[in-house]
Amino acid sequence: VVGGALSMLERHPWMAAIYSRKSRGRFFTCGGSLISPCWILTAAHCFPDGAQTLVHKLSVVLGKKAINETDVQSEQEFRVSELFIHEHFDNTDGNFNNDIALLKIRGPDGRCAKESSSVKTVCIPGPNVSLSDGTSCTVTGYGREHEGSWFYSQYLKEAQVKILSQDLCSSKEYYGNMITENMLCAGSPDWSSDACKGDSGGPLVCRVQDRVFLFGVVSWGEGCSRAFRPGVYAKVSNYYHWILEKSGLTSLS
Ligand code: 4AZ
Repeated sequence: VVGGALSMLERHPWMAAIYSRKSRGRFFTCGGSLISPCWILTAAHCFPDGAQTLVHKLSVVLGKKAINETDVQSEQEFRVSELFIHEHFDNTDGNFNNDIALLKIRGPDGRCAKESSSVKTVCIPGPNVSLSDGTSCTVTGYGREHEGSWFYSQYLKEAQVKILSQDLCSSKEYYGNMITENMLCAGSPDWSSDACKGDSGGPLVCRVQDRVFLFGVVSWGEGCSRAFRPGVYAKVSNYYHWILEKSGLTSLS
């Protein structure tokens, strides 16, 4: 996250860190969000091997305050038993259309996430619920603090960004025809805050009537915090039925 401030995990207890095991250890891969005790919503592009991704090489940590430190009090670690990448995820136009994926997590004892002060689920907006332009939302992640940074943020950060209208984001000064109806653009009015590399898959949350909803999944953008280049997010409300179908859950939120 560029700009913004360090975050308290207790304010974003649905924040998940996804790792992949490689020959030389475990690497931070993407952010994600806990949407029910056994399910994490993240971005499809976090898994460049697509359907060939080896799920046993993935792990998920909830309650993670710092990326390179382990807090045994707050952390819960899981293996991944299932990965669903959206069937219509498409990057042929370089714009990550339908950039959404679901992970099923399983703890060492076969159980899922246990609610605590630093681990809680986030609400999912109903199908076709949309926010008014200009709504203030929050993006969180462990990603870069500057576009050209060589490393990720050590600690979880959060930044305030405002929802931009689809028309403005699709105008030629912005992203033109790269924006589909499955995407949401959000930026700060002075372009000082944005998601950045390493924040992918993580949450864009917005408060509606005192409940916090996951409206976006960090997907892409041209650089970070550049003028007229807001962050682009997968529009979660478009995937309500897809999430129910894949997870087998009967309701969300
Ligand atoms: C990335 O490379 C990335 N400014 C994520 C978000 C944004 C840009 C790049 C949005 O993962």
